[in-house]
Amino acid sequence: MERSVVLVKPDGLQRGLIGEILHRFERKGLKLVGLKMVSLSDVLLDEWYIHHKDRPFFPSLKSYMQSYPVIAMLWEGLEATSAIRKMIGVTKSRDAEPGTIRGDFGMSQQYNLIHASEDSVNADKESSLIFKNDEIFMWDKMDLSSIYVEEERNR
Ligand code: FUP
Repeated sequence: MERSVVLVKPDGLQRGLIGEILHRFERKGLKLVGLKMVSLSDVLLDEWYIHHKDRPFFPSLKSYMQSYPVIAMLWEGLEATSAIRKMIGVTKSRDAEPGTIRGDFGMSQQYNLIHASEDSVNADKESSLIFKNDEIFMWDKMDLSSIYVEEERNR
């Protein structure tokens, strides 16, 4: 199984979308293994968005991400990173497909409600930046046998 970090960004918090977003991932069949509210530090954001550090929008992106706390979630599932990326939609919300989170609730490129790890390598990096070991929970999700066939469950 793979893990993916999701952040409900400051605009998602302000717009009261935490429950809606969490509910979508729960209904999908993903397993929640970490959840917290956190204010993102300068140091964390420099590392988080290192690939954007020379882009003109970087200062504005950082200040937006620090404007209010975010809700950080760690979700687990088979090929979870790609499944979640599909559910959030493309970066520019007004271009995002209806049915995706950005497509259903957003219009902006920067205020796009949600972040999700790009791939499993990135997810491991982001998970270690946000969650301490004792903030990640191993628990038996009792309906996994209805969500996956046995072969998938063991991957
Ligand atoms: P995504 O993976 O969809 O979250 O998007 P990116 O990693 O490409 O970008 C990270 C964040 O930078 C986006 F969520 C919004 C912001 N951004 C801008 O503000 N302007 C841009 O031109 C591109 C990205």
